[in-house]
Amino acid sequence: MTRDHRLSPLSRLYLVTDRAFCAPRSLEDVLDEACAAGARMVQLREKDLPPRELCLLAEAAKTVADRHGASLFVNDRIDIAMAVDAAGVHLSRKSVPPSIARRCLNEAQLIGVSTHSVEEAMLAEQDGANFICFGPVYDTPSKRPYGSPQGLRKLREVCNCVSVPVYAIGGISHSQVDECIGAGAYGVAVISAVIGAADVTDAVSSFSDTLGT
Ligand code: 3NM
Repeated sequence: MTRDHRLSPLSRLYLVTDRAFCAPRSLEDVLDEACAAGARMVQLREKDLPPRELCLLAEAAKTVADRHGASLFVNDRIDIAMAVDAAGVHLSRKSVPPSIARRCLNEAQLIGVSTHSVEEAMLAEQDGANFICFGPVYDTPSKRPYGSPQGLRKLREVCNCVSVPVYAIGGISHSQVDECIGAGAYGVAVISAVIGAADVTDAVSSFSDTLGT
């Protein structure tokens, strides 16, 4: 199936936030460094924040992203994505379905969806996802309660079953990028390997070098 992927706001490195990883630095400061180093696509994923704080952080993140020509995606909150004129929204299986989220967004705004099986990936694509994440490909502490990692074989299967770009997520460091791309992923989505890195600039550069961006 051919679809207009509208790839321009997409980058092969999808940086996902978790401000717990950057304390005592502020998320804004870490994002500024990551974007200055070449990160071009950021998802604000701060699930514990109430709407007011999240909205203010989204405003700040949008200012940082704009300064560096990066795209900002907001996890789950379509209203906040719209309010800050984000590049799009990133939805989970508990979020508003992509086809309904689409009614709120403008033509240029993209919908990313987190998926965890071939079925979910295919459904997300059918329902209008512009790109998906699939994971966790490798072991990562936050996903241990949900079972074993999916591995590269499942990643390859998902990549073969959908035509939208697939980001591998979960426990990815720059040394695993080649095998994820080899399995058919368009790019990689990471939290700790960049947000929690001792040297954020160096971490982004390592991913960019490997991803050729
Ligand atoms: N979603 P790290 S794995 C937020 O499988 C998230 O959908 C996943 O963090 C999924 O790069 C994951 O530090 C954690 O492993 C990604």
